[in-house]
Amino acid sequence: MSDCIFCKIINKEVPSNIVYEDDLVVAFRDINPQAPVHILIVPKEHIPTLLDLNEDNKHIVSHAYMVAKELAKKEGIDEKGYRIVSNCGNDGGQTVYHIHFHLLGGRFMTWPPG
Ligand code: D5M
Repeated sequence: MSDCIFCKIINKEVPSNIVYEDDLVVAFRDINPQAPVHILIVPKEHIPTLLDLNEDNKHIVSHAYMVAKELAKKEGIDEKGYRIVSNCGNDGGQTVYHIHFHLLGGRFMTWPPG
């Protein structure tokens, strides 16, 4: 989608700190990190929100979680633990309408989230 910031990052039209890429996803460091490790795992397909997941694209979710696991190991946050967050819609705190999975780690995570 032409006006989507994450599509622009995926297409290398906007610079980002990419840490991983394959056929299905790109992972890059969040511009406004909320933890020592804060990486966004983003499907290459433009899917606006979690509500747009369907039988044809649902495999992206398990793939993103598997990528997160490998990145957690690579970033050294696997042993102490980490959090994966996906915000959906306004009340969910979503600001970029191209689904993504936040991988957060390197500090103790509190609960409930704000
Ligand atoms: O999360 C959207 C996240 O996207 C938020 O943590 C900031 C991040 N963001 C926005 N623009 C960029 C660029 N250009 N590079 C890296 N990270 C970015 P949400 O769950 O939608 O609120």
